[in-house]
Amino acid sequence: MPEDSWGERWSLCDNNMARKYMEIACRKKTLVCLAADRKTMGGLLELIEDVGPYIAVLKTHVDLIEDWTQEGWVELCSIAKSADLLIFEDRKFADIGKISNKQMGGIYDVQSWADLVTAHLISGPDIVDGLCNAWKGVGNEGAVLLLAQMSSRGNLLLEDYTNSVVSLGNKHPGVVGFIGNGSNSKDLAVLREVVGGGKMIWTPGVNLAIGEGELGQRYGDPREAILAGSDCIIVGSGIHQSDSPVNSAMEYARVSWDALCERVS
Ligand code: 5BU
Repeated sequence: MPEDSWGERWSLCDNNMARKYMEIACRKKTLVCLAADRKTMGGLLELIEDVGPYIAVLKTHVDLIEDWTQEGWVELCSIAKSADLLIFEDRKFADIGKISNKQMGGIYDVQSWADLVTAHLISGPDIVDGLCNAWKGVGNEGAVLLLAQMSSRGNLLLEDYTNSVVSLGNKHPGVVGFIGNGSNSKDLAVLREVVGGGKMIWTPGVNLAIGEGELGQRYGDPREAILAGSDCIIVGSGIHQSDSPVNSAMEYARVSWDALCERVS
């Protein structure tokens, strides 16, 4: 039962998308969101087929795919749905509300297939309404993850900014939660304190091989991130660049699920 596995997160976090995520995580025993940063549709499809059973969420950057076609994408999303995955476009919207609203359409038409998107709150809180209205406009339901922290070296999301994002985001029903810095469990524990129990924290910057990544990326330990209050580990190269994506995905799933059991026990 999700309420037993998730403890207070289940009872305090009643956002529909959060509940869907927590249910999938329980069905598959994984808190892994795969950052599927492959450049071709074929590469992406192969990943979904290989590691779909061991992940709960498929995170995309739709604009980095070189051979993207609309028909191909519709098919890919339907395969992802059949694999019991939420689809999360990590678009990091940042413009004013009315433009972000329009950017949910356009060629990629994110509003028609993404369950979740990321946004900065730099332009003010109306961006969340712009994004939520876009989903509503096409009869869909979705939720926003606000960037409260980032994993990259030297980023400008400092404590005061983080706290303002949390205080505005905590009040908005369209906000399912926040992105936190998975590479630093101390910062993450502080973020969890500020957020309280009622919203999710999802964390990129985790890898079983901790340390520096490419071009300023930093990595922390997935178990520590979850014990510090992360509800979902976002793993990219740790899975898709490993010699065996399947074995790695299974390992991240095991570590993440065990960490949740340890946290909630
Ligand atoms: P990696 O290969 O595990 O480093 O991939 C990390 C993914 O998470 C990648 O898709 C980034 O766009 C995403 N990410 C991140 O790394 N750090 C952040 O602060 C945010 C997103 Br927000």
